[in-house]
Amino acid sequence: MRSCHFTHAIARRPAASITRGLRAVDTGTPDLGLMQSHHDAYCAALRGTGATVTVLDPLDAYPDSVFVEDTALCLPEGAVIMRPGAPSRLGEAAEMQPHLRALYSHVRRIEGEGSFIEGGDILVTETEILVGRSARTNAAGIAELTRLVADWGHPVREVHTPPGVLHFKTDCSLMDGDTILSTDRLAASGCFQGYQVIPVAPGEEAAANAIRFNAAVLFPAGFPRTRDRLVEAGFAVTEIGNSECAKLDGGMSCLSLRFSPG
Ligand code: CIR
Repeated sequence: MRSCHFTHAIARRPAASITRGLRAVDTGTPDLGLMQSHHDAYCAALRGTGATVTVLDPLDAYPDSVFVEDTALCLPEGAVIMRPGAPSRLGEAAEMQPHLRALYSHVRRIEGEGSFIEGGDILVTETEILVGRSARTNAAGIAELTRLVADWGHPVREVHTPPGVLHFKTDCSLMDGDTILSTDRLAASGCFQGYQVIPVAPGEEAAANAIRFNAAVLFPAGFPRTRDRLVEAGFAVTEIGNSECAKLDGGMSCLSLRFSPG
């Protein structure tokens, strides 16, 4: 299952400027020390599956740069550098480019002036790439991505991120080749026909952003009913503290790029 098994991950340590990170609703200032300890646990859990995990230095100029997922799409055949729709995050993509060039033979870029797309809106399954149109990802960005990955054999399907939800993957995660953990509000759009859906427990919508990484599912702490559903379904769940990233609308997927360069 190439959509769940990876040899590498890249993460970036949170910067002191994280206190100025973007957020839809202000629920308090993130604590850098606590976020760093959650981040350490996250990277250790990735490493514990046998993967090589590169942890980049903090980038103080970009308060949201700990959320590396938004900077690139990593596929077995190559990587595509994104164009984030948040103006304060646009420069983060260029910062990631040399690190991916060091590992991949093929690196392409979303370049159109009017094209915007963030990795958090992209779900790669075993058979297709779903991209949610959102406040950060527009039709031009999706069209450009579709062209860039066509000769690598990846069909792209445009879907919709629910209104008021930051990213498509804020509300869903791939658990195995054809199983998706999702909120009801996203699954109700019908975008997961043909997949098995495990719904998050009512009131635990923030549990929908998890990652399947090799044998492990990294899952945000504090959502016991959804955790139990995953355990009952046979997944090996590792809980990771996410209280500080959650203040900035971030979760498990946002904190890494996960890939096996071909
Ligand atoms: C932002 O608003 O861009 C950040 N505060 C959170 C980004 C989360 N990234 C993700 O879901 N992939």
